Amino acid sequence: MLPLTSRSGERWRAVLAGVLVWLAIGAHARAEDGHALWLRYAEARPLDMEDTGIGLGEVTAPGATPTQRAARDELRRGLAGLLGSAPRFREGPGGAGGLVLGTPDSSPWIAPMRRELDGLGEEGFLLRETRVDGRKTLLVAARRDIGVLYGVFHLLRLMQTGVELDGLEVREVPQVKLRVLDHWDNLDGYVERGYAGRSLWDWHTLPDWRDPRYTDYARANASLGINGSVLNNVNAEALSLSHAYLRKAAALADVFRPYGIRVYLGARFSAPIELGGLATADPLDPGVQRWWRDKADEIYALIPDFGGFLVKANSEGQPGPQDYARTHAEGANLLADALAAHGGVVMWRAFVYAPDVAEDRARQAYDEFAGLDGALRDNVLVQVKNGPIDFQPREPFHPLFGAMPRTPLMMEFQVTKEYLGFATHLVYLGPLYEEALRSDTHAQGAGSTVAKVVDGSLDGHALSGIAGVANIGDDRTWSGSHFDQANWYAFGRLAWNPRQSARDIAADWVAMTFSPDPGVVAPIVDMMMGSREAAVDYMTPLGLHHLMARGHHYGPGPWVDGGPRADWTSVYYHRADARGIGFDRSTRGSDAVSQYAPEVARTFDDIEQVPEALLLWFHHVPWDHPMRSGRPLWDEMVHRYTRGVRYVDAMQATWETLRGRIDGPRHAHVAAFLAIQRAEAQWWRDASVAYFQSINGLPLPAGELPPPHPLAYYEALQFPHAPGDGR
Ligand code: BDP
Repeated sequence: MLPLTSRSGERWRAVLAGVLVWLAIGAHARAEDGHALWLRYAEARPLDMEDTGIGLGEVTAPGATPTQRAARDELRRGLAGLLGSAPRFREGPGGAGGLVLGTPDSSPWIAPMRRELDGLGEEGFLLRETRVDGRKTLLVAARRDIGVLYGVFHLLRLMQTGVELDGLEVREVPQVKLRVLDHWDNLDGYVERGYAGRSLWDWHTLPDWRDPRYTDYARANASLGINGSVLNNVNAEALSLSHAYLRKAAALADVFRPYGIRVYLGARFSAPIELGGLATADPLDPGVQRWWRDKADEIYALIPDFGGFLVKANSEGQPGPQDYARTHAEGANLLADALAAHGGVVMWRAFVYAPDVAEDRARQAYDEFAGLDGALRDNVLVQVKNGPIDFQPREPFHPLFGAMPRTPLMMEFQVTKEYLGFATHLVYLGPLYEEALRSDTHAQGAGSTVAKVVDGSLDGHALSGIAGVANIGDDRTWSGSHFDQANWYAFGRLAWNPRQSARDIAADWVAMTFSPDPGVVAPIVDMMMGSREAAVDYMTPLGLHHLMARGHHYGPGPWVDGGPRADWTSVYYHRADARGIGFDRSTRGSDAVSQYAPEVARTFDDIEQVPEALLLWFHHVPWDHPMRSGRPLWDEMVHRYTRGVRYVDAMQATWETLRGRIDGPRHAHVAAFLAIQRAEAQWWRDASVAYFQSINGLPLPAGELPPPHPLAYYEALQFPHAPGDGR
């Protein structure tokens, strides 16, 4: 090769530099920060819409109501991005072909379909390719405007993920009625268990300033079909029910309304005392009853479609009906009666445990609630966490599912990763949600899945609900990391239809968020799908639980002992001693197994049959217990800790292969977070191994590296400013 000297060399060097810049721009096509979520409408697989012959650039859509305008706006945004030019909107029914949106009332093109659309309910929709006057036409039809908006989002998703539109026929009806995000946001902007900055709600400037982000929040939720938002923390301040704060909530409700989202509020049970100046909050006191009725009237005057209240009562220090020797049913019914005339609901949480530490905290919600079946008003849902303890990396399904057939049970998932590494660990929660929903309660024989309890089909409830504790804050990524957006996304999709597959949902999310290129989608989906199991492995393998550090829950703390309550310690849960480890919840122990239907109880009770993934949840097991792998329990535990760390290595390697195929800023951000996760997974593994080894005195299996520090080092680590701590 000729040396590049002289003037021609200069020129070549300039050309080369230009090419490199061009390549760099090409590779990092758009500098992205994740703020657009899965609604980027950017990187379509070359969509040759001309080929389909639909002419998507021509849109006939009504624009009279706010929801109709929201549908148009979304289409404008989406099609401009995906097709390269904004569509042309036609007001009236002149002409045919292209895209036709509407309801029987809003569109003469859709009016003849009235009978057919009746079967779609209030929120369902239909996408259909058909011919009108000989021209190919794509219909987005529904009974109500909101269904049309959902249909538009669905269509845009199909386009973003590269689905063939030719011959399209889609009917979608949400399987669950209330699909709600619970924000644990305090009025001062702090988010309990929040790892994505401060609250999105700027209570100080509300109701006058309506930040455009509120609209984007509503768009993102509507794209998934989420139709409710509890604005404030379950550890609620009475102040959120004051007139001034109700006006602020009303402003948010106004912004959300066109997107089909109702607002709800966390209600503090003692509000009649704190706000109303009453001497009591006793649910049987007529003055208290009047106060709640008046409060409901006041709320509905400001927010005519207010959804209702979410209540945490007599749990972790919150006031409740038991303060007056009344039951949870009496408490819930008090609020339900106040809301009933307005069509509101009460979501009464079953996350309760007695102030005096019980033999087994896992039993308590069931013990308190199962007997209340049938005692609750029709507009009460009991909101139950997916497992009996508290959003652990893995729990068996909550025994209340299937045990209260006369009561709608609302699923409560945690989207924010309080117990799963906060925002820096890449842990896709789709598989956790899927596992819980597919669990078989056997309440009415085999196939009585948790999903069927939750969607109301098992017991014939019209009222049904799923809630997710939100992971949203004012961080540019909304969720604190790029991959945590996938958990918001998966929650919403599963709330719409709890039978969908976590893998399919992940594939859609990746295609929309990063690229529809199969060479990008496949490796990322694979990496996501194993990520939850990896976190279980490096944190709490084989059914271990509640072993994180005290208070903030950041990092390992299997040694946590003492303090105000035994059931806030780790030793209460793992019960490790020289002979073995695990919580005996079998019929020989706390007998929590008997809260499940007999078929399930038998399996969990039998150390030979219980799934190994739940072994130490239900049994106290000798360290040398032979596992299915052939290893003794202790060796298996260490093997799994290490396997979890190795999985993070593999995610890092996969991510590295995607350099250049993902825009630079997001690639770098994820890579940096994976490095944090790698270090913290190792920390979890080492600290856990050091601790349990100090108890059992056993050697490490061959080939396993000893922790680099003595146990005292791990025990001494302090993180006074770890984010999200309850307060
Ligand atoms: C626990 C959280 C705590 C919540 C509580 C709840 O640590 O901050 O207040 O759940 O759900 O997981 O009420």
